[in-house]
Amino acid sequence: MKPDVLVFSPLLPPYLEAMAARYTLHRHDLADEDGKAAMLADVGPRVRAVLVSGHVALTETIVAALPNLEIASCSSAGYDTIDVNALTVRGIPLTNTSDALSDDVADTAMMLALAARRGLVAAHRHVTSGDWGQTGAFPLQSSLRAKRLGIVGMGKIAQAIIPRAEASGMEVAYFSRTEKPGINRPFQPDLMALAQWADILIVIVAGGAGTMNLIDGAVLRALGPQGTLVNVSRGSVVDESALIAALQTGALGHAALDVFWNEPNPNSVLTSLPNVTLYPHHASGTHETRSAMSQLAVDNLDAHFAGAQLLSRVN
Ligand code: 8YV
Repeated sequence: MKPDVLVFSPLLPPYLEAMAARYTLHRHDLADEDGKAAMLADVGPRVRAVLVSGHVALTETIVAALPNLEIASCSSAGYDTIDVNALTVRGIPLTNTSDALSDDVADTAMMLALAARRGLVAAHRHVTSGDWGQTGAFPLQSSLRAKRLGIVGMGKIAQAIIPRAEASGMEVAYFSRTEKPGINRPFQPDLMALAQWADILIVIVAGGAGTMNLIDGAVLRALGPQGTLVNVSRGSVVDESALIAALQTGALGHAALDVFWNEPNPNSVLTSLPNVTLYPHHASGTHETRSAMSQLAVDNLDAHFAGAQLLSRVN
């Protein structure tokens, strides 16, 4: 009997097509609201697995409607929209895909840091507008070399950022709830102190209630007029109105952002500021990484139904 899988968040089409040979897929993601409720009532009792992501809610109510659920496979790194406790209390494993996307997200964090410090967006405009010919050379920018990088969060992606930053000649220290064994870089338990010390702050913590507005006005002011904020975590981690105010007044030098409140329609006041560099929540947006994320999501399901060790359990 092919296990019944409820799809809340799709994988890349070839991976779903391949799954259909081994699983009975129910496309909750394609149904309208009435259809979703009917599908949950109809197939819920026989669902053994769900395909989810950190962009679709898996609530306690939905989990309760799946009495035979055995595994939840999340195709993203973040799972802040998933009620992890509702799964854990029933011993249901949740897996994610940090291992598949860490390199590309770390590259994106460094790309945003470099683009911000070297003024890539304004420089591009300096050329395309003809200003280069009319007004002369683009103003001198700031090198990454010998700059201080503060990393907020020390999960798999943050650990992929460290060697990239050090290869660019940066000094690294980090803030996290607890000091992480084996990181062997200065641990700063005081976020304000890290922001005061840093030239660049890269934010890569999990989203959700626990980190909402973690980067507030005080942290932004501590980073300062020459400072650069890079956010590759979730928009909710940064107090956006404080960010806009700090950028408008110059209390913060520059913000380079892959994530925003209200995606995909971020605040136009923020996006029209001169001292921002923006990316459309695409840090993992490469063919290679999205394929690897889909593959890892499938591999966790296959491992479960083969009675083998899961590859990337998070609870
Ligand atoms: C998205 C991400 O999943 O993995 C995460 O947590 O935020 C991203 O990789 C991706 O952008 C798909 O929407």
